[in-house]
Amino acid sequence: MERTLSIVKPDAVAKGALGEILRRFEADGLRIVALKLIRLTEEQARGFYAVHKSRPFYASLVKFMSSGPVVVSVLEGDDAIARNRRLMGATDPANAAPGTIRREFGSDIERNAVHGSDAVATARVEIPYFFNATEIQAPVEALAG
Ligand code: 3AN
Repeated sequence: MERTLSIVKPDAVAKGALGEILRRFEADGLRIVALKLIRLTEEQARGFYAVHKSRPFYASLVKFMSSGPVVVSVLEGDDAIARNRRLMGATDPANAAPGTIRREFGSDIERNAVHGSDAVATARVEIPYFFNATEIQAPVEALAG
């Protein structure tokens, strides 16, 4: 059982794709164990994307990510990180496989509809960036036990 952080980015929320994107997570068997709609400050966006701070697109990315509401969630399931990345598609929507979220709802390499953690170590940092322990539901096994 694995957990990953998802963000439905401002472009996708603004175009009304939120419901469809969350539906796809659930249809693929990912369980939404935490969820909120927030507007990031520039400072929060800068912190989240700090690994990219030397990249030429950093300032623009920070501006975009704080330009409107986003929906952050924690998705849980077997192989959740890779599974979510498959649903998302490649970073650049133009290169993303047909049927993926970025291909259908992304506009360009920056405004690409969704974020998903890229590794277990990344998810361990990204999830607590937005959620504290009391905001995340226990795994189903724990509830049944
Ligand atoms: P991914 O989100 O697929 O893991 P990263 O981690 O390389 O891709 O990039 C983080 C975010 O930075 C992307 N989701 C995208 O919004 C933005 N980004 C990446 N590459 C570029 C680029 N060349 N120009 C503008 N924005 C970019």
